[in-house]
Amino acid sequence: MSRMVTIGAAQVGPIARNDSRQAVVARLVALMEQAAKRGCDLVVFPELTLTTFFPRWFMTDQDEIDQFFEREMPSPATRPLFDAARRLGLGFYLGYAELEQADGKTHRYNTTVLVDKSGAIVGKYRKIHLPGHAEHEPWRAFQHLEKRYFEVGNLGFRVWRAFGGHVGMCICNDRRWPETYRVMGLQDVELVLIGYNTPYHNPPAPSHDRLANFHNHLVMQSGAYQNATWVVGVAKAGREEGCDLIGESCIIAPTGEIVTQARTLDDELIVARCDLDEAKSYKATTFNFGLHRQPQAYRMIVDRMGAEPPRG
Ligand code: ING
Repeated sequence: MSRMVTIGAAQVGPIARNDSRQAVVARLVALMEQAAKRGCDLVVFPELTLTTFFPRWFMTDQDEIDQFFEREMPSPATRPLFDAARRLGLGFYLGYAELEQADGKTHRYNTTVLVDKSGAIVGKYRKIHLPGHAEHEPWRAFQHLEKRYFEVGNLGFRVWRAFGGHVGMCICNDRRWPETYRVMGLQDVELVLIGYNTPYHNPPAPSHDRLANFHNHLVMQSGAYQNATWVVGVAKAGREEGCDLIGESCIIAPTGEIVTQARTLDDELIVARCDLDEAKSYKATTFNFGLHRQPQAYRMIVDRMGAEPPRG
């Protein structure tokens, strides 16, 4: 038995601060048209794909900040993506900054939507692990103010029936935390979609820079293997407003193997035919959660936030 889904990872190169939504959407539609020609069922775009990665700047004017957010999805500027999905018979994962008016308050999230081949939104995720800092830290070569500009996501890590399988979503820094994959693994996820914007340089820990690409693949390959799921990681890549972002977008099998990987730092589509049933042998044996896991031994993972060293 093989449930095949052909997946396109659509890496996106630098987006300038003053690039219009229309110009960016045109690039994304071009990648969708390439994907359709290569028989894709689903295209995965990066995190915050409609604009430059604006958390790299300290801003105080809320109107200036909110220019990077979408108040509706689709909007007139993003509607061409949904039209292309329907026209091409192609679903997509799209990362964007979401501004929501709810219970009389304005909420701002780092969000992704999962859109099916009819152009309907079938799932939404709001980023839970927000890295960086909330206040201006001028010592840094660039800021990473996700804790300032976004609220922690309130939708949890969910898995949806879509594209013939069980599809989950997360965003960027989420991929570094094993809990992310395991919560979806416990929902029998078969395909995890992840967009990211990852600078080579991490100002608080420059000694880590040389390992940026290694760590990127390490965490996604581990997540794939340890939860018997496909993982698609897609970069916003290249030198964006003077900040070098890693690329190496990739599609990873449940075996943990990288099946295909991007080789540029620009708009680049990579494609793989993925058999969702390839995970079955792992789910039935090594990672048969129902047979092998011991939740009573894991309570600390939920009860304790920060590490506490042993007493004595
Ligand atoms: N970016 C980075 C990421 O987790 C980061 C933040 C960079 C964390 C380097 C640790 C080291 O890939 C986002 N947007 O989360």
